Amino acid sequence: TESYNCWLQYKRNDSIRPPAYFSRIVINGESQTLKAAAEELKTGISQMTGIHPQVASEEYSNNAITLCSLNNKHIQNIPDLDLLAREINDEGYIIKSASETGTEGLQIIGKTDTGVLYGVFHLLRLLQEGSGTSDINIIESPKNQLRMINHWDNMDGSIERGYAGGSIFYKDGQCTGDARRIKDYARLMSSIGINGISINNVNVHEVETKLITEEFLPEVAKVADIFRIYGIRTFLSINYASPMQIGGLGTADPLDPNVREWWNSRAEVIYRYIPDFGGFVVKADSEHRPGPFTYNRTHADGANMLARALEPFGGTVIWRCFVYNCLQDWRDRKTDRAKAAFDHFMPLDGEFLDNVILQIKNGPMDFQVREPVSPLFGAMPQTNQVLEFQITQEYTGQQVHLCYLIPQWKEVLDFDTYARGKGSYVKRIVDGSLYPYKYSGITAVTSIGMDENWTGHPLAQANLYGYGRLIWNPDLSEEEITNEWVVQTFGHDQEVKETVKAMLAESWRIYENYTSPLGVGWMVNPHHHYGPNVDGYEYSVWGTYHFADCHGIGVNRTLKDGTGYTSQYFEENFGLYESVETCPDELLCSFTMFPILTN
Ligand code: BDP
Repeated sequence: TESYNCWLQYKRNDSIRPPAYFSRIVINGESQTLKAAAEELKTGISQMTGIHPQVASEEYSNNAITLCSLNNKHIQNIPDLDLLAREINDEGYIIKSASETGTEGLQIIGKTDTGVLYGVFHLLRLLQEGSGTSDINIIESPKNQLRMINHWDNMDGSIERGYAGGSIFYKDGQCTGDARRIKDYARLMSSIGINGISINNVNVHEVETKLITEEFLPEVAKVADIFRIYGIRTFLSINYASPMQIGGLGTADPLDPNVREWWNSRAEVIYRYIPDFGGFVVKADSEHRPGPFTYNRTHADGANMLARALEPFGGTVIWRCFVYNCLQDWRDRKTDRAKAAFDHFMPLDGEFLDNVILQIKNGPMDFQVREPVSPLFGAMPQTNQVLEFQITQEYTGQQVHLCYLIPQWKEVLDFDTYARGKGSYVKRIVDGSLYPYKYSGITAVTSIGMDENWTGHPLAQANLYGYGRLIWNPDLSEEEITNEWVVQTFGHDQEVKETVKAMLAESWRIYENYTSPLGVGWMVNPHHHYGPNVDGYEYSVWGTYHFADCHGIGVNRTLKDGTGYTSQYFEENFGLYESVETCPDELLCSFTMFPILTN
């Protein structure tokens, strides 16, 4: 059970000196979210201190931990509350302890009930870390608006690129209805600030196509009901050809009035079951998935049609940019898969409706152990963008090898695109501060399954935890995140802490060095992507070549005499990558044919 509870173990810790007011939790409101917050706090305090707090529903109480949201009128004794309120966003919170407010007790105040819940998880984290509670004064808001998780779960119970057992949502073509597991999952995700989860694979097969029909919507709604309590909106991946596969229409053309009407009424039905449904995640015209290209329409035509259907209900369309020709001839050194996403989407900037969000993988290829950052970031000022990471370790050791990905993700977030001059970091694009995006944020393909410890190996939990913390606040350092996770997972033993931290810190670079150094990528076995293979992909159609021969190794992507990929970057980075002198060592084979020197 220790590993089942991940970072929410709430181990007994006698060094915590619980103040008297720990024996009372007062909730100022009726919502299920506030109740869940109180329940979590009660569990945490009981397990850690042995005090069993009573939970009371009252307007206000002095000698207690009070949980309430700002729209509640009875908050007292906090000077400058209005001012504070302006400093947090809708999911933010304030935690103030007795000495700060001049009263006995502690207040956790959110702008919304979800903010209160986040505040509770914050307090519990502090207690697990062994911090005192006497002078807490915290004002906190998430930096990113959409903080998502994508599942690649299939309804037969399998998970595409899953390394931790079967799906927690489905089995044998049905929904599992495993409310306990799903609730614990929601707690874990909420504790790290996740607010949106898509619950089925982006490759939507025949049976999952029906998730948006009345056959399965009642079951999906049960999941959404649990998620909602924890501040999480439910999303579904959809099959672009649904109007044909389940709607009985002869086409899925986005400009066909019947197709549009079909999606409009589908949306109505979905929202009847799930009033706060988040929207659709769409993989279209990618790796044999259907899409608007069949009808000579653009991605914008396709996405906008779905966006119009969801718009009246506040839903969004998250359209993936993982689009490339997966039937390339390896001898054709002109077609460069790395260029594909930019070539497809950049010219469409300005054509998408404002409830469409483009979801862009961190690199131009496919979640390799090391890749350059996708040049699409910053290149579309008028199009909402979400960054996609991969927590599940498809190309990074499949949760059998240790590969701590926080350092990789930090490099991506801190990458300067120069889109608007120096300081145009990826993290400032996806947090919506560089361009005034209506929607933006970060998502990731998750690593969890039915295994007792969720992630196949307990150390792989670090990537899941770190992902949530990092996208809540990309300015957190790797060390802060690691420290938090290690203590909450393994406790306070100094030797254990130092050993685990050192293992995590080095693991990504070590993994890179023994699998695919210098940015060469793809040194894996085809299909399952595990284990080393130098030529596994070299003569296949996927566009993933290293071109190693007696002259050298690597793909020449320069403008001068290569594929020209380098020119998709803004000037400063273009210059950097164009020359072998300035190209960072770890990306040499991504940008140049690195010569093998002979005499
Ligand atoms: C690749 C996976 C494949 C996914 C695809 C995607 O190998 O299973 O379907 O990405 O992101 O990494 O759509």
